[in-house]
Amino acid sequence: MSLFFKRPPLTGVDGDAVVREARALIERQLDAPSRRLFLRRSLTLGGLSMLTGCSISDDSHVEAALTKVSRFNDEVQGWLFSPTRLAPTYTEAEITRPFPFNAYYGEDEIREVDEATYRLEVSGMVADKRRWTLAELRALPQQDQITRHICVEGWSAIGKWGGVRFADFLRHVGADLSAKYVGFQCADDYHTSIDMPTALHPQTLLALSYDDQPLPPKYGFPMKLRMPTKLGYKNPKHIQAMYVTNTYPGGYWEDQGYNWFGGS
Ligand SMILES: Nc1nc2c(c(=O)[nH]1)N[C@H]1C(S)=C(S)[C@@H](COP(=O)(O)O)O[C@H]1N2
Ligand SMILES: [Mo]
Repeated sequence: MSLFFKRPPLTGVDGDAVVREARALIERQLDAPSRRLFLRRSLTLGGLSMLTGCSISDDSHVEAALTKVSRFNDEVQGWLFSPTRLAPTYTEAEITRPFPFNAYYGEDEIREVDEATYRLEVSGMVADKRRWTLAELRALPQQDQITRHICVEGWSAIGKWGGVRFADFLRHVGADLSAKYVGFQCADDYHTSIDMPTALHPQTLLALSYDDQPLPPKYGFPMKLRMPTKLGYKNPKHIQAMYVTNTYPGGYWEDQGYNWFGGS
């Protein structure tokens, strides 16, 4: 029996279109066909309004409901996320060359960060708030990965990143690992944030190198957070500061409607 059997009265809204859009929103973010099928069968307009607690009677209500579906998806994705399941890895021969550049601006505006004066700031719910030089970060144990980067703009590419396992770094600075979020502020004014389980995932890397060379400016010098379990926009380049917090930090694209969890 469907949980959602009651269809609310509608005025001036294309109910089927709304449900289609909500389904698309959900499907884009859930990869397993069985889960999609479940949602396809169970999601109706009545269901959507019950799910979100929004009456869906005009466009502003539709907007509010879809925003809530996106937030609801954050929870579902967080709940489905496996802290141990690994993203696929690839061979050197499979690396995409040249690896694409992307940012909210063009290649002629790539930020140059000065290594000599650079310090990584760490704040919020951490015991050790000292600033880090690049040399100090390079002195920590390093590892690398060859993984696929997926951008919502419709491209994906395989690249090789090396650096410090982020879980090790968080433990090193005495981060409160029960906190909800880690937020990132970048040198180019970009910002984003991630959930703690993803921060602790074994493939989440504070990446200092690309293709065995220091991370070049276009790929986010002096460092980026590399997460093969998340879409491109969740992977901040040019990280200047990070903070551990229980207050939802949002992000550059997330604040404009991109799904916050952004799993890939
Ligand atoms: N600081 C910063 N980080 C960013 C972005 C940005 O504009 N500024 N764009 C994001 C997006 S949408 C993508 S697809 C990737 C692109 O990374 P790449 O240039 O290494 O391919 O960076 C992400 N991280
Ligand atoms: Mo992207």
